[in-house]
Amino acid sequence: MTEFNKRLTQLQNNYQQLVTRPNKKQETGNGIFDRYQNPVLTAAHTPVFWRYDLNPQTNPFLMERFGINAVFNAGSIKWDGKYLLVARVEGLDRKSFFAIAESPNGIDNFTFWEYPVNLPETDEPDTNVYDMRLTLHEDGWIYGLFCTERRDPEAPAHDQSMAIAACGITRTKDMLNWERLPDLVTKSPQQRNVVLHPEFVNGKYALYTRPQDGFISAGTGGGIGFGLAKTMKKAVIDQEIIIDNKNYHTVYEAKNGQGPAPIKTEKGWLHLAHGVRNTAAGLRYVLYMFMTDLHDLTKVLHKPAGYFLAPEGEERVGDVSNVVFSNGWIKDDGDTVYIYYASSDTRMHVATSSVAQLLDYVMNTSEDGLRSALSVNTLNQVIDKNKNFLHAQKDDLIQAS
Ligand code: M1P
Repeated sequence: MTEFNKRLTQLQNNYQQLVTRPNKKQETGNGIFDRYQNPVLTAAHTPVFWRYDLNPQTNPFLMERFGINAVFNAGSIKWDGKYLLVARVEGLDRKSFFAIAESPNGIDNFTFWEYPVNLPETDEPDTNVYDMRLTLHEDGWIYGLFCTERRDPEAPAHDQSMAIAACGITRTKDMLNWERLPDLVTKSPQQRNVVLHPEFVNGKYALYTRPQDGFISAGTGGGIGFGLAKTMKKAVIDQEIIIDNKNYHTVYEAKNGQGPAPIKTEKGWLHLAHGVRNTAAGLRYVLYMFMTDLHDLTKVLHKPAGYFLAPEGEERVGDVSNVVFSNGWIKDDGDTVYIYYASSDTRMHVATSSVAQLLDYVMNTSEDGLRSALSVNTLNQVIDKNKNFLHAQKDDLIQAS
């Protein structure tokens, strides 16, 4: 066997092992969700035939011709009985694009479709596209809202990093053919983390936004906004109101953003979002949850204190360390919820929970009192309740004996 064939066989075997590896729940979750032992998607999950030219005549060293740096921040949808992730795939050239990976069960065996998503451009080509949120809207279309990034036309020549983030919009009916619609227009200078609500509100499209002054810093923006657009064919939001603001000394002190489209339950809409705070080691991204009213989407009914999920173990390290980010979850036909999250802008993971657990978590976890003394009050209440409960149990035991 030639050296070329030996290496190719090795590469193909490694890939095959990776994409067929079973995933197991980690032991002892926190009762709210379960993590899994392995990431569900990594750069190594991209097909060998994407990365290598397989012809020994044109690639005698069997070298990578199109290296993949990372696979992260995936939107998700259950489609035709399969669990689909529309991942942000980032090449060595830093450009990201969308590619779909499917799994039969939502927790392992994710394999990429043969070709990446063929996303049309607008008259103003995107330099980079990422973080697609998928929404199966009641108008019958599946919308993908994503961030489109272009160099700031006002940037001086010496500054090659000034950029403008805006919300790009695409839609499909079959996950194969994507129609590009004009970018969202709002009054904010920049937008990221824009998500379409699945239902009409007063006959209009409802969108969660994240107004921001600059490309990285949210500035005077930074909360999760809400606005209505008459059409998605030329979406314009005239009025944006902030429904969930950033707040001093919380996990969303610096900025925050809506995750995937919210899940409808009989008690309210469940939201997953990310919160960002600054530390001596840089920005730290965690996930948090809240619930909005079924009839007034701008009214937050419940919001547990602190984070729902934060980077742990190997999740803490990657291209942008100390980050978890989610723009995809799937509520299955039963009660199960598959939460897809990326760690450190590098890889994708799954956590599972249920609507019953998430409702219990969101409705029965104390809110942030915004002061240490109030956190102590909350803890004292938990301790008192447990003492009373254990005491009553002891009394029952004595009476029964
Ligand atoms: O690097 C962390 C995240 O930073 C951005 O999120 P936000 O706009 O909330 O700061 C995005 O670029 C996101 O893709 C990235 O994961």
